[in-house]
Amino acid sequence: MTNQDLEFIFDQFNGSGTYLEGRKSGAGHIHNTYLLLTAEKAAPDYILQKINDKVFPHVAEMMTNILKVTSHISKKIKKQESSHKQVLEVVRTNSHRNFFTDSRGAHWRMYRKISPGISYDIVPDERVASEAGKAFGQFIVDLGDLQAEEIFPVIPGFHSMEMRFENFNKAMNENPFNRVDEVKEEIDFVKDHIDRMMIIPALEKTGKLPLRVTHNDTKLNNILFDDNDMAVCVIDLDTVMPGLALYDFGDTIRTAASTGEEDEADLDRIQLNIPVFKAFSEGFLNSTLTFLNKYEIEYLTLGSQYMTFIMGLRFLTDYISGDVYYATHYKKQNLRRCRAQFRLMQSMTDSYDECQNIINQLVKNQSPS
Ligand code: ADP
Ligand code: GN1
Ligand code: MG
Repeated sequence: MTNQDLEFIFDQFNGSGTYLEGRKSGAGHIHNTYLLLTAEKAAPDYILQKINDKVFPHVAEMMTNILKVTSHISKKIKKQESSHKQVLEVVRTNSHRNFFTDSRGAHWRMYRKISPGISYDIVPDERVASEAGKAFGQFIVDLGDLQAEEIFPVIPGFHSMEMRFENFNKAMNENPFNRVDEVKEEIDFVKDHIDRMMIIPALEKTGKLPLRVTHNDTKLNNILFDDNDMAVCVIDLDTVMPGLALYDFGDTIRTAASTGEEDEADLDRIQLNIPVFKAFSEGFLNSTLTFLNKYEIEYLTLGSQYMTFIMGLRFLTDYISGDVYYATHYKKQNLRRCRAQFRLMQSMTDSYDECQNIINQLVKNQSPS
């Protein structure tokens, strides 16, 4: 995208200020994100995204979801019923639509940039982890009174283990790039752990784990922080859908409480970071303890394994399928991502009792006496 292209798209939106320059930004695996700077000091800067409509084909419904969620949270902030400081602000187009479709059929949306809007791919310390826990916990609580039926299921079965396992088996059988032989160990890992993972969907079916409106993509970098490392805003609301609270708990543990990066090659560097697990859990329970039921709390630890496993399974499926879903920046990145998830999952299994003790202790400390 040239500056001229970006300026043209910026001008389709009803933002304030004059376009100065745009640059690629963000570390997401799905959309193309650009930071657009405006010339005037008083005018805000903007975040422009080209929506990946292969992953999100129902763009209008997705944008309607985002507006429902942001206006719901915004009302709560105004009534001082939410500890969130800010909410994502969608900029309308000149014709008052919430996204713009260009002449090639690509869809674009623009958000007001939250400043300074610091996001972390790696957790710098436990305070940030605890803040992240509070923010993602508060997000579930804030949406607690939004009816699940009001939200369009943008990616049906997004965290369904049954569906992801079925997709994996299909990819394995089709084996389009003859990669199956190379990933025998990972396939064995899946077979060894899949039954235990099915405990979660079984509990969902009995109603013990209730469907709520959840974020479903709670990577640490989907929270923006201020200069004092206070959480300011939860972003990346594309996947807000009916889901389980433990999905949101689990995905931050996967991304924040690992001692390695998502695609770390040296597996010996990957372990569950227990102090970060504890700090995040403390913040999360601080927001949610009186809101979640006892099963939801009991299964938080298994939830972190569930999310780590399902991501490993999805990366493996994408590798076998020829890297068609996630953006990759080098050969075999999906395989490396998969291996890193499975190693982390192993470490989580080894520390399961320790994590459960931490959660139980936090519940005891935080329960009203
Ligand atoms: P993806 O789905 O590709 O992860 P995100 O919506 O998370 O896309 O955006 C990618 C990155 O862009 C974020 O991690 C964040 O750094 C930045 N970003 C997104 N929205 C905003 C915003 N409103 N203000 C400031 N930064 C933002
Ligand atoms: C994708 O958009 P991004 O990069 O935050 C993916 C998530 C995965 C994540 C793995 C719509 O998230 O489900 O957890 O990559 N989003 C979608 O890093 O598939
Ligand atoms: Mg993101």
